[in-house]
Amino acid sequence: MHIKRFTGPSVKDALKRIKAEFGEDALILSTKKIGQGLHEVVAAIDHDLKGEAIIALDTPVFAGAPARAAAPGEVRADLSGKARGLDAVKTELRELKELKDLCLRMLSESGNPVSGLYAKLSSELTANGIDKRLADKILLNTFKGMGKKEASDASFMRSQIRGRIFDRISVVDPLSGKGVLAFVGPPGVGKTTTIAKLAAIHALRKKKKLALISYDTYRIAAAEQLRLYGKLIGVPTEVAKDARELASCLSMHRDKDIVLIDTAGRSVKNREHMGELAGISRISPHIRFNLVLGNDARDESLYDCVRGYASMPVDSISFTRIDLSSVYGPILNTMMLARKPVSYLAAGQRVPEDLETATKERLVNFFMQN
Ligand SMILES: Nc1nc2c(ncn2[C@@H]2O[C@H](COP(=O)(O)OP(=O)(O)OP(=O)(O)O)[C@@H](O)[C@H]2O)c(=O)[nH]1
Ligand SMILES: [Mg+2]
Repeated sequence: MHIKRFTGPSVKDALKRIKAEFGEDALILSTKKIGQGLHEVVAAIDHDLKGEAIIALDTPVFAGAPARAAAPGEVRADLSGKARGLDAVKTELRELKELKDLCLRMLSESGNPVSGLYAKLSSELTANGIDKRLADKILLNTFKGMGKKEASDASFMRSQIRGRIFDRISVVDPLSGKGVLAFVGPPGVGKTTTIAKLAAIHALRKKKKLALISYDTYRIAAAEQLRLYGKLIGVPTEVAKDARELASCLSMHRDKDIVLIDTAGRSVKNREHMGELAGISRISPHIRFNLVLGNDARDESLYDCVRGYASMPVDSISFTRIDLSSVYGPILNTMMLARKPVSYLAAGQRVPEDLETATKERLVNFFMQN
């Protein structure tokens, strides 16, 4: 392997020189700013591996992954140094992105089994709704460090990717023991139906003592919807119009194994409603919150919900309307942004049949379908 340092006024410039000298098969080892307007890129050419450059980015696939020491083959930007102004960082990031795009292009256009498999897996993940940047991070981090033989073995790489995703997602069943769980989320997403499903499962199948509370301060019909479900299932249902009433309902049902609180769907753009909702968390520290989101929503609106509900102590997410979409990527994209475990998955209107408790195996099957 022949290694050489290239310098230039920008990373892009240095890359052009690398491409001219080493061709498309260059392996980028590192990149850093070495002075005002001067960048250094270390590149290598491996004549044995010609056409099979495997490039890895240092960016962790999932937020929260611990920082590691640089490994050979990694692209790493040195953001330390004296000029640490925001502009310098932005420039560095832009150049890093250009570098990453170039690396990805080199990887997918080099016409060898590794790049062919990479491109195939990449389009598979993105066709399933997984964010392109997330898909690239997952793939780059999985391909990195693999030998030529493994990196061109489709079934081996698939299992590696599944394993990588499996290790980084989390699930929880907030009703596995006793507790009070409030369901929050955008309007019409399926909160009340999810509560009805859970109430039927826990009261009828698991024989637990339950109570339902409707905390919808402005819709009579919403309380009636929950009351009807409560009656059908045979569990007491209360209506609380304000925080004081909610506190007294909770006190009245403190003997119950499980209390489920239904809330009105709130648009994250309505600050007044969001403030009112956040007030629930002050009533009792024992109330846990489940954010209900629809898998058929656009990524941006899911992200808005995650950010909007970040002011509340949400500790798990449920996904509904899974039956209405043929892609599952939004679940992974949202999980990665929210960094919260998934609890329930709803795929239809039937109570309680169309609800399951999330498992990591089930989720990985959603994300990588074969
Ligand atoms: N296809 C499908 N429909 C669902 C699912 N979950 C709920 N629904 C339907 O979606 C509609 C709205 O459900 P609700 O449970 O009332 O929704 P909500 O979040 O409580 O609505 P608001 O209280 O108005 O915010 C109903 O017709 C449900 O039957 C699901 O997983 N799949
Ligand atoms: Mg409702």
